[in-house]
Amino acid sequence: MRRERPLHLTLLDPGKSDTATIGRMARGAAEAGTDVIMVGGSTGLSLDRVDAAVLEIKEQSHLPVILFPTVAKAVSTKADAIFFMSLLNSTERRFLVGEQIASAAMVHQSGLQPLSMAYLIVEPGMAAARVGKAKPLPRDDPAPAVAHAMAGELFGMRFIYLEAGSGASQPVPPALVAAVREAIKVMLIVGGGIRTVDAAAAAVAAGADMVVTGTLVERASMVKEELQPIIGAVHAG
Ligand code: 1GP
Repeated sequence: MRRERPLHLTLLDPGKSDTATIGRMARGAAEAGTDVIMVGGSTGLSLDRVDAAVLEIKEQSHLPVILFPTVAKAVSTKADAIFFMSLLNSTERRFLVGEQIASAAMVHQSGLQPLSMAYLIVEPGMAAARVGKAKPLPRDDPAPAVAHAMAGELFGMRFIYLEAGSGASQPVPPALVAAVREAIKVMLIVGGGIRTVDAAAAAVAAGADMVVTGTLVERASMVKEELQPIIGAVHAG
């Protein structure tokens, strides 16, 4: 199931940026060679904003768009696919199964391709941990993250996402990524706090199949030029 070449995913957040800015970032990311655009965020999302962002990304690029939803009400049927995800280390039923049940009928009818995913928030966790009521998994002890990842795989989830949180000062430690990689066969996604070539290269060397960056594109003044080396490091992995 693992891919031979790791993929780079660009996360665009319609709660943080307006539609025109999202379009500009999508175009730059596409020119830089990103493989997929993920659309989502933790706060400030409405269905209108998500719909408009997805349509603008489609206008500006030919990349597949995967929704990365927090709540059922912002599930746009304009995207290609949806990470149908459970935040396995949330302390609230709502983020474990509640929002998923609320969106299931719509996802079923929509034509969105469902991609089942276990979402695991690692320290520091940032807004994703606060909003998702997660108790972040420790950075320095791989056992809890490995156990959560194994549970996700046993549930039949096709993707495991190790998330340090958008804007995290440090990404998920490569040793933690490697421990989870050893334990599971399904696709491994790593994101949060990856802003350098070294960090991107370390994530793929440790076994990530997909690397997500978001803040990088939001802060870039020249998206293509600034994203290219990171994407190159992921693809070379
Ligand atoms: C957040 O992992 C993603 O869900 C991206 O994080 O914004 O830190 O790149 P950054």
